[in-house]
Amino acid sequence: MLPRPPADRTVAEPSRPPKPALEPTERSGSGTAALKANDGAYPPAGGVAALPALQPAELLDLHPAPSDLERLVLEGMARKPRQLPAWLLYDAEGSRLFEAIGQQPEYGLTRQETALLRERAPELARSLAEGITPTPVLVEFGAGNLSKVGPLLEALQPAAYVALDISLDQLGPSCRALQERHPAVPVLGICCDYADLDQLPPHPLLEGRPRLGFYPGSSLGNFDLPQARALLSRFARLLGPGSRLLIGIDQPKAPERLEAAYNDAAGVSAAFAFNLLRRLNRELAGDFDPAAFTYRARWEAAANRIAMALVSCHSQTVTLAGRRWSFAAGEPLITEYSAKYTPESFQALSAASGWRAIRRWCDGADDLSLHLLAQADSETSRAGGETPTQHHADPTPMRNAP
Ligand code: AVI
Repeated sequence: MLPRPPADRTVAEPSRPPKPALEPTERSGSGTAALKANDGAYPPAGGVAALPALQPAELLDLHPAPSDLERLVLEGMARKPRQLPAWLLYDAEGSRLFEAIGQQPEYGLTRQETALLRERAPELARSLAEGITPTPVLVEFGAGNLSKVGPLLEALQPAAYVALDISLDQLGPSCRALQERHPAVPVLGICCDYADLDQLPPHPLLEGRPRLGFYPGSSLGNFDLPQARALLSRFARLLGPGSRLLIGIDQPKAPERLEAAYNDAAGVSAAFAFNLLRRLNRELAGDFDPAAFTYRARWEAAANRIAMALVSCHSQTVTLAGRRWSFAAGEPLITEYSAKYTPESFQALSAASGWRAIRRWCDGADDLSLHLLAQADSETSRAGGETPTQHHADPTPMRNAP
């Protein structure tokens, strides 16, 4: 079943007339013909010929409708402690603030992962696509400003690149810019809550191609354990049998370091959380007074996670979505959790979600990992019967790349 239709299915491509969201892209010479030029095993003999950009990146808008947003917020406000879905943080201003978080000295995750992806791109691409034919499509979940995928696209030369993200404001310009930088790879942006997507929309770029998943940034940590398990299982279904997933995971480290990373001295993390109140006021007729809350980021050792919250400074009543909500003094509104996984705990989680961890790369300090996963049943489900991992003859189930 496709995700619920959004209230506004704007195709954010001003130079073209709006199309129905699920209408196939028409590329001159047809999208399929363009894809055939890239056919073959990776790396293709003689390399992939650079195709001219046939048209700008295409965008599909499957953003949850305002009624969904209201339902999710009401559910979250009724929880104890109150907790809202993390994707609500990413309106246009939230996406801009998250980019700024990535530049704060205390928050190393973005810089370290970006450097690792750049350094290891050829090897990552080889391992991802090894033995997979015809040329696969690369699907990125929570793609944000698409700042991490460049080196991988360069090295992998997929048949197409599909970026899923909740922020249409960010996805549109980012897809257009990426398409210009990589004219040989058709780019498709899908604005959606990827954690709530039952299947990828039908689209010529996605038909008849194996799919490789890319989920950098440790965003899995923003889901609690049952949700994280469900999300990984969902990715397995969205990507299909025999697929692989390259996923970035932040690891536990000294609590002081983690608390500083989520409570930077410049106050950008706090501004990111407070922006949620502004969004609720604007979109759900709320009357939150930001001055009546204070931001807190705390390491919860038992759950291996940072809990980010806006804490009520005193007892107060707030109106939101036509209802009254009381907050006691000191009561938190959880804006986000950020769980950290050791390589072993992540391996166990992926095994419980239908994936087999086959390789791991880490930064010099071993602060974070890029894990390569293959679907656990891929031996039996892949056409031709070749095992995607048979070239990794390492006796240990997972190894750290040198
Ligand atoms: C997107 N996600 C992985 C970030 C994190 O580190 O959990 C979100 C974030 N929130 C505040 N700082 C960063």
